[in-house]
Amino acid sequence: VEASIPEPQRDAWKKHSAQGFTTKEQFEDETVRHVETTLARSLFNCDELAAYSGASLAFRDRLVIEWNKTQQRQTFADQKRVYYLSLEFLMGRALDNAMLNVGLKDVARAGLKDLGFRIEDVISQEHDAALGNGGLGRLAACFLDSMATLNYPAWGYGLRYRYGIFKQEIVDGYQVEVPDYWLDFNPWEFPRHDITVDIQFYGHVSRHQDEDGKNVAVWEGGEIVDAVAYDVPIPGFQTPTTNNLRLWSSKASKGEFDFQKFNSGDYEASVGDQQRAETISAVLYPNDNLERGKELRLKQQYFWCAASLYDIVRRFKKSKKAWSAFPDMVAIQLNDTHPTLAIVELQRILVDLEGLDWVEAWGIVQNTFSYANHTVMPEALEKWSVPVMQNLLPRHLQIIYEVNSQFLQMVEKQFPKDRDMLRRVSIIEESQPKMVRMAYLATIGSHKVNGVAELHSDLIKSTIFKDFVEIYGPDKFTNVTNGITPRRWLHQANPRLSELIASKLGGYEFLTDLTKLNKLEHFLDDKDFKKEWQEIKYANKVRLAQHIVNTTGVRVNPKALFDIQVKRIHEYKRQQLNILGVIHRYLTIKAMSAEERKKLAPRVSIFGGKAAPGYWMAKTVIHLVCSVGEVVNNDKDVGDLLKVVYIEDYNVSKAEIITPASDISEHISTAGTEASGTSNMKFVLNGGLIIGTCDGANIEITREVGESNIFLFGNLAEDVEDLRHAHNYGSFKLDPDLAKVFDAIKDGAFGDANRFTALCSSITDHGDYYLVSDDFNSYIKTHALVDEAYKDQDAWLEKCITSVSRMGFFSSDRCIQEYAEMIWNVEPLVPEQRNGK
Ligand code: CR1
Repeated sequence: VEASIPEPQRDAWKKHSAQGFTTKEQFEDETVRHVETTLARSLFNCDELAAYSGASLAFRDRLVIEWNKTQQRQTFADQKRVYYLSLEFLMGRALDNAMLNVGLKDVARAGLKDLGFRIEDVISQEHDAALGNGGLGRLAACFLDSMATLNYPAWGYGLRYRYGIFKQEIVDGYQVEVPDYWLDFNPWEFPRHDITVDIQFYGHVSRHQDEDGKNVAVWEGGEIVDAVAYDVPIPGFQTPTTNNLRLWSSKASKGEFDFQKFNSGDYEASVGDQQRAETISAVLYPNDNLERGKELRLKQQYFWCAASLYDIVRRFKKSKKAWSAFPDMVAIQLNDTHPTLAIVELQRILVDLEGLDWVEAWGIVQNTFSYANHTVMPEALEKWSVPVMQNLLPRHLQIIYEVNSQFLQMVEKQFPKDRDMLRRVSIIEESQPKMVRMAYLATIGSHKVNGVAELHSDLIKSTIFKDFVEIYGPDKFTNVTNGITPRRWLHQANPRLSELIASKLGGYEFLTDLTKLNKLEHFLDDKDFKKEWQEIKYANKVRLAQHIVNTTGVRVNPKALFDIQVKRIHEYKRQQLNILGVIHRYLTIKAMSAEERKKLAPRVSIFGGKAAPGYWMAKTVIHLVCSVGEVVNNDKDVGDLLKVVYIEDYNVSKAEIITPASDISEHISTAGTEASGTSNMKFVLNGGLIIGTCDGANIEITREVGESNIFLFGNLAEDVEDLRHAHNYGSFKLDPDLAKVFDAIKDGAFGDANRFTALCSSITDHGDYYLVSDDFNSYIKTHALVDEAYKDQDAWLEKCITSVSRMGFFSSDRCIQEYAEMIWNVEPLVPEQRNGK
């Protein structure tokens, strides 16, 4: 308040208030000004990177102007806000998205052309913001886009990692990891050195009497690290609403920085402290669906939760409302269990710092939080060792024990004498060492828990949270099927298709109401439309083929069927099934006569995705794909009938090139393991069909597009357990076609067989946990159906267009509306539209 400009001077202020450009002339002014003054370059010294920087700064100015107004509007409206806590935000590039969302891409294209640049070259200078591993982080990014587009007063909170997900290089057919230092020049963030929060670690808890004679816990000692805010503006599409993504960066605290050491000449030691503090936000853990229980990870989690909660509570306190109103003003969404400590931190703030009574505080906490579960894979469920937590967060562990004790008393009343129930649902697992089960803590501390696709939401109720359904009743558990933003994943990634659709539907309304796509079915007999659709797909395949030859040297025929699997490498996602199927195809081609070969549809099998650096089996799969490619791509018998390529360093910007170029894509996880999947939605929305198992969102995609427009195969989730059990009790029979594939590998057809022994024997000798053999026959038969179907190009095209027209459900706008209405209870804050929109 003290910082606001006095009333008499405000007119002068308003007169000079920044406007941001709207015309081409103004865009050029702003871009050149930034190149010359912000970057200190000139027309004799302006390369594409400088042009990118200048254009980005011009757009950033625009965003930040709307960002400021949005913040003011939200403060003024004094209504409930939603806070989305996620350890990952996989944003990708920002410039193209900003241009499209504010509706000035054409202006920028023309302006850049005047200044001597092609817009595509400028856009491609940007380094991806890759602060995530895979689906969970990209979902958070799609949600930010939808929340802003739908005008929700929403904030994202995350960590500003100095190193995002590593860059993958493929060297001699092996993955090599290179650090991703992405902050060299990042015009999209605003450092807020004035917004700094002290975060405490270690120390001990003592008890004191306060003025009223109440016994209070005081957390003392230990060390302090500073959290500094960096803000990233998130523009909505066709709306002035520009929300905030606040990322915290760690820094040695001014109070802590050891001036003693510094003054006594031990400069190195004092700098060492500084570096140790900065380590907290230094690096994103590169595991997808795997938790390793490292102390630094727990430090990251607390650092980020505590800083975010401090910020949220401070904002609430400005409203001067009673604490009981907190859940009416604040909804906090936990993206998986990573931010579960926020529950404990809020209870600590309310009880220890604000003096609320325990029960009242806990009621506020439960009404504030909601938790989305993203996996049932046991190795991904977070558990923290009690001794580690005791040391790092002594007061939080006490609070967890107290929460647990009250919870267990409640359960005991409900299920008297059921000792086993108490053991099963306790937040503390009685193992050696004891462990804190974060998914249980998140469930107990939230008013709603959701899964991310129907099957997954059913599965969590019958497996990991079965007892909790009995305790709380089924209404606490719900489903919100994932979605994707059509702005990035159609309009931005596939501009020609977006334009064609708009020309048929009479405008771009489908981008904010994706169900409007259903009108496309009226054009199934429109020859020109279909021809243009096909040409666009072909052009997208040519673009990908160009990328493939540039990066791998392999020349692929864009007329061939493009069969794509891009996602993190994981045994449950079964890239091994795919490559073993490819080998089967290769062996089949080799055994064919020249006549038979003529009838076969040429294929390009495209793989991409990173393996966690410590995930040896996943790295072996990459190596097998590359080794098969080496042989197949150089086999004269095969020619264009089959090519196998590995696209290096799959990330968001590559996905924007890859997704529009598929004929078929693979979503082939063992049934019951993939919570949802979201690339399945992206591929179908871009006019590709999919081959998949009855898993995750594939099931709902099938329901929407119709069974005849998808290639489903494999065992069902309900049969998986029995099959695994049978394997373990001696009834495992290797599929005969798969046996031939293994024989070829063992004969050295793809190089030294020893490198693949463990991969093969995980299937043949160690229980085939992911049912590769059980599903193999069904998989290759279904691929034969794909070949057949592709021969009838007209029918194929009709399937694609029909599918696209039925994808409306999978917009992340629909998800956000469901979260807002069913879980958060927040209302949009619709601004007065400006610029005639
Ligand atoms: C799931 O594996 C899902 C995303 C987003 C992943 C994937 O199927 O689409 O979440 N889960 O909901 C995950 O990363 C830690 O769990």
